[in-house]
Amino acid sequence: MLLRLEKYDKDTHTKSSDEPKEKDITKPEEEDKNKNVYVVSSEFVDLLTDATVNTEESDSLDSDLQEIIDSPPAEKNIKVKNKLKELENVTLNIAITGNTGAGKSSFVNALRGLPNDDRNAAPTGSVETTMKPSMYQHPFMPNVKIWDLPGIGSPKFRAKKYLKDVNFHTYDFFLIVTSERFKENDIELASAIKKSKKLFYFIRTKIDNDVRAESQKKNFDERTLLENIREDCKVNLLKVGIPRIFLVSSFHLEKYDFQKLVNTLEDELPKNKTFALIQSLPVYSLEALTKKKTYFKKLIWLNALAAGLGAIPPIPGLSLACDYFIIKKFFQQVFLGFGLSNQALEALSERVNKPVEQLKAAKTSRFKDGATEDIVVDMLSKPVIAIAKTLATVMALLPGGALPASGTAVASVHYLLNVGLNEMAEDTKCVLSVSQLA
Ligand SMILES: Nc1nc2c(ncn2[C@@H]2O[C@H](COP(=O)(O)OP(=O)(O)OP(=O)(O)O)[C@@H](O)[C@H]2O)c(=O)[nH]1
Ligand SMILES: [Mg+2]
Repeated sequence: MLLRLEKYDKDTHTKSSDEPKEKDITKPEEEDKNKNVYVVSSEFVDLLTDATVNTEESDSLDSDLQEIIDSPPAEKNIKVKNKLKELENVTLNIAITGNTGAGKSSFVNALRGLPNDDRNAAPTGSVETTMKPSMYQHPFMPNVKIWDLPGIGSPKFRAKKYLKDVNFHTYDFFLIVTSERFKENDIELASAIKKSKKLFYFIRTKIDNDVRAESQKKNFDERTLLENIREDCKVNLLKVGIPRIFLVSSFHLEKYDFQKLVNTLEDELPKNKTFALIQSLPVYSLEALTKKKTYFKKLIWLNALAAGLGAIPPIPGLSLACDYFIIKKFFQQVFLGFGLSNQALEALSERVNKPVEQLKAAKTSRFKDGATEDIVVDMLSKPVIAIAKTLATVMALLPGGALPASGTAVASVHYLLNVGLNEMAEDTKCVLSVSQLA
């Protein structure tokens, strides 16, 4: 098998060009011979070094990857597919509880990226409090469920009974919501949750209201105000250990402590659950986008192995023998996860008060109308360019001397998945910019 690494100048290649890249530097008569030639440009080295760095972080996914690598060749394919399935099937049940009118339903909607007046949103405002848990499924991740629990306002409230009634085993963690100081019932509930060894966090909502009201005053300082609210909330909560309080506005997740809450959950939830959480959250800031992208990058090796390892017969016209449904599925996951669908942009348009057409027009990549099969087939029909580092990693993953045929497919798919992820991340940045969230 022919494997040659070459360096060429960045100026001879533009990443967004739709032209087959190698054609720029390859004589036509060499085309056939060069099917497996890998060309290295400094631009790709930067792009993919960055991509590979993230796959080298030590986390549970990487240990899963190690297990796949260490397994006998015949088992690798099935192991990698099982791992992907396992990640897809992870369930996450989030419980939102707190007093009547505290902002529970609005927070449920915010977590689902929906404005309160969306037809699929949880009812908010002066509607009657629900007396039993209402489940809201995530718009595109059916295994992620957010539960709007009944209020805990009644004087006859008994935390133990409440937890039993709402079936507390169901939930991965509780968010106890208030728009004022935390009250006796909140504390009693937190103590009972703690005894049942479940995670819980205190959420002080409607912070935008506090900021707006106080900003009229002379000498207003937002940081001091937020610190005062935090300290004020803590006073009542010391009974349940060191309280974790997050100040949020359901209408502005990009502000205040929402990102801190996500970072804390990331540290405390099991890895697979964190994966589901991060993928399911709306993209509300550049920081949120970066985090999401990092998580998708972690999935790239698994998807590249799954797409490249299978014994797929070469498809006429395509330069690669690989399972392109896996590539399409990954791109669709990213497209939805980055909030690039019409449905997500319509919800965003309501939230940020910008015409939806402006948000749609911010997308300029080939993925702007969705991650279609045509795009994947088009990507696969052009000579694929991988880089030395990726190939070296594949050789380490699939030992046995020369790079096996499936190895070139894995490396190439790895490269294409990164390209698609980066293009969609750029679109998302532009959408955030038009939304004035970046
Ligand atoms: N400004 C502001 N208003 C909010 C926020 N969260 C909720 N609200 C408003 O507070 C009111 C009550 O919010 P809901 O989300 O319905 O509260 P709830 O806890 O679900 O209420 P019940 O179901 O009746 O117990 C609504 O008018 C919301 O628009 C917020 O973060 N900021
Ligand atoms: Mg409600």
